Amino acid sequence: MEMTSRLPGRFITFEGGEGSGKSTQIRRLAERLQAGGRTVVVTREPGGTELAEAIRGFILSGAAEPLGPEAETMLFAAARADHVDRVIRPALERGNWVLCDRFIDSTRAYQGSDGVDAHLLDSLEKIAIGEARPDLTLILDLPVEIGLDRAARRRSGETGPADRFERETIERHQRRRDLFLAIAAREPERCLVIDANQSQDQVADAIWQAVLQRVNESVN
Ligand code: T5A
Repeated sequence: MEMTSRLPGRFITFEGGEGSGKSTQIRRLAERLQAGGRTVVVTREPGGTELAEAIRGFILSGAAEPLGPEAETMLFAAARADHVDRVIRPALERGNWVLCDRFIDSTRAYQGSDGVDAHLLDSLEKIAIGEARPDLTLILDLPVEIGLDRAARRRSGETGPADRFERETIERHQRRRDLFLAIAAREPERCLVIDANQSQDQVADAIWQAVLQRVNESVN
């Protein structure tokens, strides 16, 4: 299969709604790749650099919400540009595997569902990522109520309240799920929908099969 990234590394992004199991599955895939001798960089958005983590805190606290969805979109893009420049592109240039928890499709689904103009989303995406396009995007799909329930259960074992996006209505989350599925249908060469409403082992197996089949290198 033809690589979309022109850089020597491999770039896999994980997308999906709240509590869909992205962090869990990224850890598992990273372990499996590392066991096969690959150098893996695990990172997340918003975040991944000092500056982008500061922007993450500002957005997820809800402090940026009064600025409106366009300004929030620009903040996500600024965080992404720094993350790509300092972490993702250098790792891909070194030939590493980069596994990223959320990337461009989260902006398309979340800020898209907030009514931000598609042309603005496209322009900011191009500026922020340049050539650093994912080789494979795994969209972890499950009913929104189940994902929110998982996120709430996980949070009860940690500190802190629901963040700015978790607090939103079921309808808003459903709209995002629909947008993720629409992206996958529009870009089947890059995206694959994974049924996340299965056991962690079953999801991990589906992801491993996808990596074997879709990423152009033997990873056994
Ligand atoms: N955002 C982000 C935007 O609006 N625009 C953007 O451009 C970007 C990049 C980020 C927020 O920012 C928004 C989207 C988000 O709202 P976040 O804290 O990173 O915030 O939120 P999430 O990415 O949604 O992270 P979560 O931790 O909530 O979800 P994960 O990582 O998908 O799920 P995970 O692995 O932590 O699992 C959640 C719980 O479920 C269990 C786990 O053990 C854990 O307790 N679990 C399962 N339980 C049963 N069966 C399975 N198969 C399970 N897999 C995991």
